[in-house]
Amino acid sequence: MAVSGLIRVMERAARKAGARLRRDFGEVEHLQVSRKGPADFVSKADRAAERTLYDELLQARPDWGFLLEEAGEIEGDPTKPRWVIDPLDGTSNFLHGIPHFAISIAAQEPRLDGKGWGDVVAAVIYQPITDETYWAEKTRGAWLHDARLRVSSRRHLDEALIATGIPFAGAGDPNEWVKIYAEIGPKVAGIRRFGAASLDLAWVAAGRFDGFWESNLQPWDTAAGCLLVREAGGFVSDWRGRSDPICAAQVLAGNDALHSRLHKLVVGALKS
Ligand code: 2AM
Ligand code: CA
Ligand code: CA
Ligand code: CA
Repeated sequence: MAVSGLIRVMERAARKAGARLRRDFGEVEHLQVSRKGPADFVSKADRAAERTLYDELLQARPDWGFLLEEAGEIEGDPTKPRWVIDPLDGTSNFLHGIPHFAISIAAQEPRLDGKGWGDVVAAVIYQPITDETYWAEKTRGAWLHDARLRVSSRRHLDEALIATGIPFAGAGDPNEWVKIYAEIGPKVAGIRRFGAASLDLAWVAAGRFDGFWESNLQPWDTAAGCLLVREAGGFVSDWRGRSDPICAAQVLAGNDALHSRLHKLVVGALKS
């Protein structure tokens, strides 16, 4: 599959910002770490990577808007797509010297009726330390470099390795996660909590994880990863089974069989 110009632009920006993150990794004493909320850290590395992505993508597509984790929304031509960007997903890992973090970039189209945002049409998730680029385009599949990705084919919960994110301080209802875990945890082969939602979704697309759930995420955490999972033949929905382009508030992902099994467990967990 020939890589499109759009993916090339996204990958070039991600590699440039990723090189910057590799230089900053391990230099935590120079990174001016501050808090945005109770457990929400940001550093010079997040901001510098975001600035690099902004500059590169603005130059490539001057009339597109942005939704950036750190700088917020920057309007562009409303008839054009916007970039949805997490410049450093897994900040806590990064600041602790744990090499599990990524850059997540999605291109999201405006809705045809002009009211809000519609489908994600292109996604790049770049892991600077492993130099892996996961990418997807709507209807053209999900890829790791030039290898096509497929979600796993495991159909039974007792064989499934499921990723999750545990709610951070100050976000949502902590009991909700406990209830869902109590239903799912004992029935599956294993649970993983690695701390970078974009990579959790990319790894579901790659068939490494069989499923994933987390709530209270933001569009920049999930926009690229949701397209990857769907283009790899998987399903992404909220707790009620509804799918929107991003499903950030509640994300439940997996292949068809496990998505529906996990969905039943989540519904059961929250009924009691
Ligand atoms: P971040 O590193 O970009 O902030 C892990 O559960 C996921 O939740 C990560 O993708 C992480 O993204 C996000 N996250 C972690 N702590 C957070 C917080 N306090 N507020 C908002 N998002 C957070
Ligand atoms: Ca953050
Ligand atoms: Ca994030
Ligand atoms: Ca981030």
